Amino acid sequence: MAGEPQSDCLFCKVVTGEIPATIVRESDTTVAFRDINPQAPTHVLVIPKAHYRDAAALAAAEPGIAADVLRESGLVAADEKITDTGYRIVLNTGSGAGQTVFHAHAHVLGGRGLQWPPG
Ligand code: D5M
Repeated sequence: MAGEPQSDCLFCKVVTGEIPATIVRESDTTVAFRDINPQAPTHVLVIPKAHYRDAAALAAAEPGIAADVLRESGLVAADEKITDTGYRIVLNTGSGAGQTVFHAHAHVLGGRGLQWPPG
């Protein structure tokens, strides 16, 4: 069922602690942890604890939790002191856009200059 933990989902296992992660923030509905393959000095993933395949599915089903993900992303940026220099929140959606883990997640990237448009 939508929102329920999936036994084959990597990020559901981060939520339960079955897979270790460097957690930097946690709320009732979200977890934020460092990306295992960082693309910038700050690269943190913010995920809902509930399982949805991508950010659009999350927002359609649970708009309040989608807002929590965005709020926590901003708080990560503040914690990491990257708000003054600017940062990017990325929601890769679909394999053609580079999504590899099908549990909704926001990338928070900063600490270096970021080019536009991204590749
Ligand atoms: O982003 C998926 C991201 O998830 C990608 O940047 C690597 C990261 N990743 C994968 N496994 C882990 C673990 N175990 N810890 C931390 N980060 C991880 P996407 O937008 O789907 O390409």
